[in-house]
Order: sequence, then structure tokens, then C-alpha cells
Amino acid sequence: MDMDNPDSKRKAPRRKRDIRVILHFDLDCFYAQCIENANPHLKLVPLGIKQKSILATCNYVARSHGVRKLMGIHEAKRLCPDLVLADGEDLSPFRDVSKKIYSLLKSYSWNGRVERLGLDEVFLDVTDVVAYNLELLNHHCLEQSWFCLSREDPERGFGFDASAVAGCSWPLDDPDPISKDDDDDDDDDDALRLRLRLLLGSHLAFYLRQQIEHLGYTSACGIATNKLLAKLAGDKNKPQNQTTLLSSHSPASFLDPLPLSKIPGIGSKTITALKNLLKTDNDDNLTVRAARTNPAVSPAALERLLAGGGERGIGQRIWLLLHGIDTGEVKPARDVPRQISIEDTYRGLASLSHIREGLVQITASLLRRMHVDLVEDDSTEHVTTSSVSSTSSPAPPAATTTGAGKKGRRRWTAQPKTLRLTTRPYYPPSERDRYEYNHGRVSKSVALPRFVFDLGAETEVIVDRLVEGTLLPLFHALNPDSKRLSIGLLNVCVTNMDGGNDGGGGGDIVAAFRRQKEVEEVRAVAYGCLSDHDHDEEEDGDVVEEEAEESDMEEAEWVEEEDEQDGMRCRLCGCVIPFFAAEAHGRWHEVGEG
Ligand code: DCP
Ligand code: MG
Ligand code: MG
Repeated sequence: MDMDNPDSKRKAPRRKRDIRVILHFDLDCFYAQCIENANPHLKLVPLGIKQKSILATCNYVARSHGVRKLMGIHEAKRLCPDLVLADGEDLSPFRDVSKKIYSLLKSYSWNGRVERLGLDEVFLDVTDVVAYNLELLNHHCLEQSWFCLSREDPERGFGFDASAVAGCSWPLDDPDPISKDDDDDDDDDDALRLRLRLLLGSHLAFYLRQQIEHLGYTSACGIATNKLLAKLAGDKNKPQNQTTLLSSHSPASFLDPLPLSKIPGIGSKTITALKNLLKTDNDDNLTVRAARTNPAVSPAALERLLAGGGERGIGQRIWLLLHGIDTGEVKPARDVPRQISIEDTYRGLASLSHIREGLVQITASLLRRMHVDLVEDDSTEHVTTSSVSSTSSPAPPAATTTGAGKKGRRRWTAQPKTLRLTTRPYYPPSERDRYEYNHGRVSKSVALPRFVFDLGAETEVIVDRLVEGTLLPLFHALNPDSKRLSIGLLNVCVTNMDGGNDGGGGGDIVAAFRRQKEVEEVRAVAYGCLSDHDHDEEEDGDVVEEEAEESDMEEAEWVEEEDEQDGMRCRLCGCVIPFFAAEAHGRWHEVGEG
């Protein structure tokens, strides 16, 4: 693009028509549904899921009383005195349900492009399934169509009415896509086929939502030609509904009325910069349209404004987002999480014995989690045939379990190579105003000792050895002054998986570099954790450099900068989180990989 030519700066982006069909599922009031399913009598009462002093979420009965996600408990109780509170600190049950739903959706994918976002969202690229079914359509009898779910077994599928979209569509008054005149030109034919694809996608989404309901969970879904639009379309009719963004209209017209803050990938730094550019400081709800149509906004202007953060091409990226263009692929399903991380918060641990106790508890949970997520029964004993793809390393060894009275062979499907300890000081409420959230958060990584993978050893023995031999020394390195300890957070994380499916992201040096950068930015900004210690690492012989792969940055495309006065924008999901809720939120993402 000619950056100096004013005309080229303002042109709406020309693009090849995106012919993908992307589904985005988002479970309704997820934690609340999990708790309700375990306690069905709660389904009819206003229910809030409590984490510390806020509601992580609440059911829709509570929402009808004005209670909202991330509301303080005090305020929620004021609005709805009958609100029943359930504890949501233990994320294991949510994680388990999340996995079940993910596996269910994955089982319907042909191309393996199934990507999780947090615990309750899944993207599915169903372009191939839909294209196959498009060819099968009998245009003379659309009302009695058959949707094939398997190429091998034509009887596996469901009947549906292909003369209409399933669920809601946008725009509402879209004409019947198949009643167009026959004398349309080629462009119209393409448009027609794309609309038919989306229509087929809507029926598949409807069917899949029913399958999720058979597991006991309701959901919303967005159906569109890219991830950005699918996610936003799904928000249109929540809960228990779906919205198909028909493609005959410019995606920009769908996005135009939305506030910029709703657009994943546009963060508050970008919004502030845009407000400055547009001189609309007071407009808290600056819309996409206001930004997109303002003559001062162009890819070049955005680049000048935002490239200071170091991301080249950001101007063009934001410009495309404003026009509803998102070329990001749905990433292939991963067999193993990128990392497993457990943490807890404290009101100022001051003695080493308490710190040891905290580390023992966390490490024991971590080991349990590793065994659930990364160890599988190996009844075939074909230990050299790894079920996960790995080009760089041999499959981890199988082991005969002798500990804990279990019999049979088990094996690691992937082995993390890095262990990371993170700590943060405790600040009493009276001092919190003086510090940004997570001030003083520091981390240090080492190679994860091999004895951790001994499936025959007692868990307590491994935990003790890891705490005494590795984590406490790391702790001392991070907090050298043991006389003035006051610890507010301990986090232990294993990462840098060896032997796991890397999700297809490996090998792209540019992408890896970009991820690395994003990891650094996220650490520095979202978690406020860059510290002197990050520069100390190479002085210790056993410290390993952290790699981009180890981050929880799978959702990097949804990430933008920042933090602000009354809260911080999460770089992973784009939500603005009040400071008091940021900790729970960060933790939620960290475990969301599981
Ligand atoms: N969550 C959290 N902290 C956040 C956001 C979410 O702990 N800042 C948890 C609680 C939610 C779950 O993640 O139940 C899913 O997040 P959603 O934003 O999808 O919210 P819900 O599923 O609860 O509600 P909705 O029906 O609006 O999707
Ligand atoms: Mg949800
Ligand atoms: Mg969600």
C-alpha cells in the first residue's frame, strides 16, 4: 500500500470473499450451569457463583433481577436479596465439563480445526462438512434434506429443512437465499452459495447445540465466515439461541453500531488512541462506525498511532477488524494443554514454614492435574506408537504403576520441560491504591526434574522432593530477603510440553516470534510482572529461557494491550476487568488451558 497517498489510506479493504463457515459456541452462564446440574434444585432460584468477593457468574434467573457477571457480592445481594451463593473457587468441576463439551464438538469435526477459548467457548471450522453437504442438496426438495455427518456412513446424520436458516439470522429481513432469480450473474451465484453454506452451518450448529443439551448444558452459537464475526454474532441472541450472520451484507454494517470495546482484538489503548485522534474524549461508547468512517482514521494513521507498542502491521490489522475482516484460522485441536498452572492467594505469608506448606499444597494439586491431563492407560503396550504427534522428540516412556496400589501400564502423553514459580507480595487493602495490580509479581523458571515423571513413586515423595529441592530454592532466588516476607500469591506452573501435539503452530518462525513478543507484553502489562528477576535468569546455570510455546497465548489474536484507571482489559478475552476481579480472571485463563 502506498502510505503517502491519501486515497489509498482510506480505501475500504479489498479482500477475497471469505468462504469459510465458522461456528462459535459459548455456554450459557457456564459455572452456574455446572453447579445447577450437580444440584438441580438450584435451577429455578437466582444463583450466583462466588469467587472471593465477586460473582464469577450468575444464572439467568439472577440476571432477571439485575445481577450481572463480575458484580460485587454486596451489590448483587442488594439487587436480589434471595440470591443463593455457591462457591466457585474450585475450578476442577468446570474444567471437567469444559473438556467433555470440547471432546463432543471435536468428535464432529472432519478437519480437526476445533479451538477452545477459555473454558466455555469453542470455535469450529466446518467449511469442509458444509461444502460436502452443499453438494448433496436436492434443490427441488429442500424441506426434506439430510445432513450427512460422516463421509463413510451416509446414514449418520439428521434430517432438516434447508429452505430456512435454523435459529436467528442477521439481518432479520434477509430474503430467502434460494429464491433468487435464475439470471443472476456469477457474483450472485457465489453469494448465493455462500449464503447456502451459512444456512447449512446454522443447521449443523443447531444439531450440535442439541447434542450439548443432551449432556445437560445450553449454549449460544454464532455462525459466520470468520472467528471475529462468529463470536460477535453469537452474542446477539443469548441465552439458548443462535445467530447466523448472512453474508449478503457488508460485515461492517453488522459491526457498525457496536462499541469498539466489544471488538475482540481492540483494546483500551487502541480505543484511547482513537479517541485522541477523533477528539472524542468523553465518548465512552465510541462505535465501530464512528471510527471506521472518520476521515482521520486509516491504516497508516492507525499504524503511526499504535506501532509504538512494537507490533508492525497493527494499523492494518485494526483497520481490517473495523471492517469485520479476520483471517485468523481456527487452530487445530490440541491433545494436551500448553501448560498446567495452579496458584493460590494469601494474606501475607510471612514464615518459611507457611510458604513451604503453601508450596506443598499447590504442588500436590499440580501433580494430580498432570496425572489427569497428561497420563493415559497404555493397555496396548505399544509404547513406541505415540498417540500424539511429535517430530522433535521420542514418545515419553511408559511405566508400570506400582504406587498407590494401582496396576497396569500408564504412560505420559506429553512431558512438560519447564517448571515456573511465580510469587507476588501481599498488599493490605489500605496500600492497594499505591500499587498497580500485580505489582512485584516475579517469576523464575528451571528445567523440570525428571523424577516427577516416575509413575511408580508415591505422590508425597515427589512433592516433597520438588518443594525442597527446586521450589524453595527458586522461592529464595525470587525473594532473597527472608526476614521481610509477606507473600500474597504463589503460582506453580509446568509448561513447554514435550511430546504433545503443538496444535500445528510450530515451525512458523514469524508466528513464534510474534507469540514470544506477546508473551512478554502480557507479562509486562496484563499481569504487571516484568521484574529485575527476568534479567537475572541467565546468571543461574539451571535456569532455562522461557519459550513462546509455554505461554497461554493461544488466543493471541484476541489480545490487545493495556490496563486502566478503574480496571484492566484482559489481553486474552478483551473483557475489562475491575482490579479487584483481575486475579480471579487471570487464574481463570491460566487454568483454562487444561
Ligand atoms: N469467568 C470468570 N471470570 C471472568 C469471566 C468468566 O471466572 N472474568 C468464568 C465464569 C463463567 C465462565 O468463565 O461462567 C464463562 O464466561 P462467560 O463470559 O461466557 O460467562 P457465562 O458463561 O457465565 O455467561 P454467558 O451466558 O453470558 O456466556
Ligand atoms: Mg458463556
Ligand atoms: Mg464465554
